[in-house]
Amino acid sequence: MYHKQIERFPDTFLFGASTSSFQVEGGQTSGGRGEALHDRSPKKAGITDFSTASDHYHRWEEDIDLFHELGLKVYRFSMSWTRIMPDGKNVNQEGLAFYDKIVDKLVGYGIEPLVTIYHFEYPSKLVDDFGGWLSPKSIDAYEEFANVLFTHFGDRVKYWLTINEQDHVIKISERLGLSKESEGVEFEGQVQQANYYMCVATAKVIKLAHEIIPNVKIGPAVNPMPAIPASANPLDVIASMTFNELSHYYILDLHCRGKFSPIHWKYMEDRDICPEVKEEELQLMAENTPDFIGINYYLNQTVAHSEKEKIELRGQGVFMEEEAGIYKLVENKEIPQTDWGWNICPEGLSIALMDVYNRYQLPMLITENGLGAYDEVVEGEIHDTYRIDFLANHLKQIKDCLSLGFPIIGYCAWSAIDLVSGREGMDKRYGFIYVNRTNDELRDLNRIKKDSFYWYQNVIQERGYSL
Ligand code: BGP
Repeated sequence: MYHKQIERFPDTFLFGASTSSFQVEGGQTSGGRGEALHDRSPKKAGITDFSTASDHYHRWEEDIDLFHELGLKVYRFSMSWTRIMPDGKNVNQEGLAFYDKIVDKLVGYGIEPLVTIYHFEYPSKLVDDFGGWLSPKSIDAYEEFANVLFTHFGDRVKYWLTINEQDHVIKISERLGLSKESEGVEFEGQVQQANYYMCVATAKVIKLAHEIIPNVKIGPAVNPMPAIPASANPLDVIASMTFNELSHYYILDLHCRGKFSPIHWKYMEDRDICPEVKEEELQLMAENTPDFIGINYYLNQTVAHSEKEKIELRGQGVFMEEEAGIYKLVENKEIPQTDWGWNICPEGLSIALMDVYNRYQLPMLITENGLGAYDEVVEGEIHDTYRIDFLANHLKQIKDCLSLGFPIIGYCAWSAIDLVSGREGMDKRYGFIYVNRTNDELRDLNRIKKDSFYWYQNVIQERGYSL
């Protein structure tokens, strides 16, 4: 479609970048931090060891100076639950003090802090005590944590994200505090119950934020992988629509409408895995909807109809190739992939933004988008043109959507600085700033600005004029 383009992004547009505490901070046993679930899970040697990460816990000052030099208008980060409430119950002043320093430095530079309340980092103690997100007690625990954050930081932090990628918490057993072996028929029901509790918890925390913090903006960060139909066969179109219902709208409908997506409800009924639901909780969700929707976008999927005529209990989590009788993911030769096999489709971001807006009419903020790649240091420099291309192509889609009138308030690239990938380690890099360590060697952890750093700095300065 051809349409007239805006020349520049609006001057209120929040150009930014993101991190999450467990992936960037390190300092695992410093400052009174308690144990989180991921500290406990079995380590893939050198890969999922977050004990030092990018050592941001000790180098936060230097890092924020670099974010300022980059020109960020917003910096998205999470506040570690176990740093602030090591046992999930009692407040650790040292934890609050650490984030005070970060928030104050950001605010001093005029960088808007955007805080994720919960980004995959769950206190183990709460799982030991009552089963974590599998119990309704988790709702109160999460609300209590949010209450501490809002009360302490609400004078300086106006932008909040409730839960990061709920879909990737509930469908990954170890993030719920379960072992891989526990995946099975029963797990399916646990996934749905945990999802429901997290939606209730989200509504309660949105309500609380609106009560405590004047002019607050709060919403979830979801991860749509918008499906494109594998062919012009209408069955593939229905399969791709159904995929979207079961991969992200099933969460957003509860957040934004206080209703179950009909396809999702039927899916659960057929498998006898419906959660226990209370009418007043749905009401609470309907009355406490988000101010904006955070969108994490990396990849999309190509989806075909599944010919199987039966209902199968998957017994395991996310990234299923086929959902019997409903859809199957297929290869798409038109779409290139990253070194880790993730589809690269910038248009998918427009599809997600248009679709989400048309369904909910809420402002949107891109909370993550980036390219995981191997970077090479050549004579002290990193020429990451592949990352620049990736980000430029996605930003062009956003410029297009803004030109069409979609309300997009900001863009946070993943990630501000290299950090430990959730499941792939340090060698899968995303940052504008290189951190000198590898999966196996800690080295000196020095920071080096990549070519993409200077490129993004210019994008921000000229508000996307050359895109
Ligand atoms: C999202 C998470 C991030 C980050 C990112 C990249 O799902 O919110 O925490 O890790 O994905 O994924 P990965 O690290 O697996 O490449």
